[in-house]
Amino acid sequence: MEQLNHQFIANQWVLSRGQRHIEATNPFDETILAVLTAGDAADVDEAVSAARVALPEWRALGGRRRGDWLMHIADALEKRREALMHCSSTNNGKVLAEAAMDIDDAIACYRYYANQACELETRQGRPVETAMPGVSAFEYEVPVGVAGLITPWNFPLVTSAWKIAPALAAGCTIVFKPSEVTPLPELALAEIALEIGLPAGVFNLLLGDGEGIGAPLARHSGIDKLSFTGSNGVGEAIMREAAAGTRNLSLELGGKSPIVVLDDAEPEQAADWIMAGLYFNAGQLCSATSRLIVDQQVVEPVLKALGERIDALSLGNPLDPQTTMGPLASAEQRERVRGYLSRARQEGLIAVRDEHHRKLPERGFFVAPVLYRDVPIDSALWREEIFGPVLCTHTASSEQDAVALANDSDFGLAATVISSDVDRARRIAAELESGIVWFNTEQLVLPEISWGGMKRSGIGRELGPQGLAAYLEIKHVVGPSDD
Ligand code: TXE
Repeated sequence: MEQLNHQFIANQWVLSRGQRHIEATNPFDETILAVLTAGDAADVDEAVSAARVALPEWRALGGRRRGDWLMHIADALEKRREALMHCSSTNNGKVLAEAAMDIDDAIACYRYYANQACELETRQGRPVETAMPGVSAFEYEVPVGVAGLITPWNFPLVTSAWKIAPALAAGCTIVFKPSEVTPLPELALAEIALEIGLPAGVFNLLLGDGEGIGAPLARHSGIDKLSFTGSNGVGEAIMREAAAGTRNLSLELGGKSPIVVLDDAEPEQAADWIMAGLYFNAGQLCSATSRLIVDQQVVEPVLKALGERIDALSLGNPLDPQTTMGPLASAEQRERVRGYLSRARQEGLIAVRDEHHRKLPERGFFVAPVLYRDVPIDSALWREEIFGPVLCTHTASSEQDAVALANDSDFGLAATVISSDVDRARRIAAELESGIVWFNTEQLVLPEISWGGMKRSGIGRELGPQGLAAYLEIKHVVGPSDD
């Protein structure tokens, strides 16, 4: 068992000032992988000071050279690919193949923003045409300043890459807090900073929980930009802190995303996409398409095909290549999901597969994959984010009915449309109130395209050029022209 007593500040491992201890667990066998000495507000102060000291030089370095550093980070991650897959799978419980996808997505994200950083440099001082004679105007994109980044446990290395890469590309310096549930994969970033010789203070990593590190970071006056991914409750608390200092904020919060299966969908193919949209990562994804809205004409064959696929899932050791679904990431998350399952029982929901349909491994934070049909649209299971392998189905009587059901949600992160008619799928996609819509595919994430939610799913966008803009301020310079 590892003892993690240090914080990574200004390229030094300094003893944590906090007194409390937090255990990082292997959710498959429930062994303790590491004990962290959780940091506190004094660690936050020191890390923010280090980031502030490093800011002027990092900002002045220019996009091209910052892009080189990002390429070095991507290369160093690639060198550690196997070890990180193993670490992420062991600390989070995700199956190895999914851990591999995560690492590859993270590497692609660092490379994408390396190139964006170079392009950013070419745009500096761009002349702007104005209608007024005798005036010259120029536009610059400058870093917001010191960024405080807070991430959850469901995609370690990925959610952090979506923040760290654009922040560094923009010229921000960073104080980063990974989730206390899965802190181990992200430690590699500190090792990499030392290995490649990243200037001290540009990247600082603090280990601890929301109370010790998250909240003091969110309220710190030395933080100019806050970016958070996690639950709505915490997101709203962070928004209040940001409001107190009129500080720049991005939020990626929960979802209850629909998947609409139209009457012309091919049931077997639809079932494959439905599985990929919900049972991937044991349903612990913000963009999980957890509300299945299926046309009454195809509901029976689709549910039959889904039942067969659920039965074929193999739950077990995530490091075993035969395993297709691992445990949930923590005992706490398992309890949260079990709470929804007991509500479903009380409310008399009809299960196509209930939580007792299979024997679970004796140890580990496992929950059986569950499928409900005819779920009332006013039930908690239909309306709230469960964040586990629980799929709720409702039948639609028409295309319009399906769209209305899909849009009847407080959230608006993702949505999927399945149809054998591409034009029809795209027409429906245009009507859906969500930041991400897939048609005839699922959970496809590309670094070039923006990611983020409408309604209560968040504020702002990550990935794509907008992901970089989240860490930039626009500045214009205007004066008399020479001629
Ligand atoms: O998230 P939290 P939890 C949803 C999902 C899940 C639920 C709870 O429904 O069941 O949230 O998960 C830090 N100030 N999502 O409790 O608490 C915390 O240390 C500042 C959706 O794990 O939001 C961690 O680093 N920071 C989601 C991060 O916030 C605070 C992903 C997320 O933890 C803080 C995860 C505070 N007061 C959960 N309190 C998604 N959208 O992907 C905690 N933190």
